[in-house]
Parts: sequence; structure tokens; C-alpha cells
Amino acid sequence: MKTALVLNGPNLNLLGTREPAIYGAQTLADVRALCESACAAHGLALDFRQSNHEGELIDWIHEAGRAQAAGTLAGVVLNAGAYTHTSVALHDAIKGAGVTLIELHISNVHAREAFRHHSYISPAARAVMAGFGVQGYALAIAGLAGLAGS
Ligand code: CA2
Repeated sequence: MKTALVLNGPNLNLLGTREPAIYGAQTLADVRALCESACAAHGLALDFRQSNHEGELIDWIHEAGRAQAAGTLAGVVLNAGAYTHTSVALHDAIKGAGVTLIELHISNVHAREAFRHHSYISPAARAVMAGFGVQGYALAIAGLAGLAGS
């Protein structure tokens, strides 16, 4: 059984505590449970992580590249949070790792402030999903399973 790695970036540990009009009322623990169900439905194991540190996210993407090359990983779903709009380093990490990665956003970033309209992740991602709320995580896992043929 292959694994889906779901990575969450800065401040996503605050989900469900503030800004419910934008991000909904569900916590990151709820999102993990939703991802567990989605992975189970698609015959995937789940590895679910969150970090507020750019370098840690980069290390995890490198690890994912090695795991995918070894045949144990289906790919990555990445909500890079605000690093989406700032991080050339994450862009380079995704390219360098050669990993199949789906960029995910809970909110429709294109309907928000102009500074959220540009993503450094998108050119390195296999697919992009935004605006489905936390349900987008399940949709992205289904998409990853389809790409991986599981
Ligand atoms: O819509 C998304 O998923 C975002 O990636 C979320 C990021 C934001 O910077 C991106 O532009 C879009 C923010 C994550 C922080 O989430 C919070 C949740 C509750 C309270 C405060 C922050």
C-alpha cells in the first residue's frame, strides 16, 4: 500500500480557532480525520504533518522525493499556507525532489487579496486546487490516487 503525504504549512495549526468565515470551523485534527477516511477509501496510507518552519517543509519534500522514487509514496498534497506566495525555496525543493505534488488551498485565493494571487508552488505542482474548503483535502487525495493508479 502506498502512502499519501499531506503537508500543512504555517499557521494551519490554528484552523478552527479563528477566521471561520474564510477557513471554516473544522480544526486540523478534523482535517486529519477527513484525510484518513479519504485515504482509506482509495487504498492509501496517510502521513499527515504540519510545520510553521519553511526548512522543515523543505526537508519533508526531499524525503517525499526519495520515498516516491523507492515506490512507497503516491505523492504529496501541500497546503503551503502563506509560503505559497513567498517561497522560491519551496518551489526549488519540489522541482529538485521530482515528487508528484498537488497544491491545495482551503480558500479561493484568487478571490482574495492581490498578494495571494501569485503562487511559487503552482509552476512546480502537478495540479492545483483551491476554494473547496477543507473538503478539498479529500478531493486532492482522490486526485492523487487517480494519478498514482491506486
Ligand atoms: O486557503 C488556504 O488554504 C491558504 O493556504 C491558507 C493560508 C493563506 O496564507 C493562504 O493565502 C491561503 C493561511 C493559513 C492560516 O490559517 C489560519 C486559520 C485560522 C486562523 C488563522 C490562520
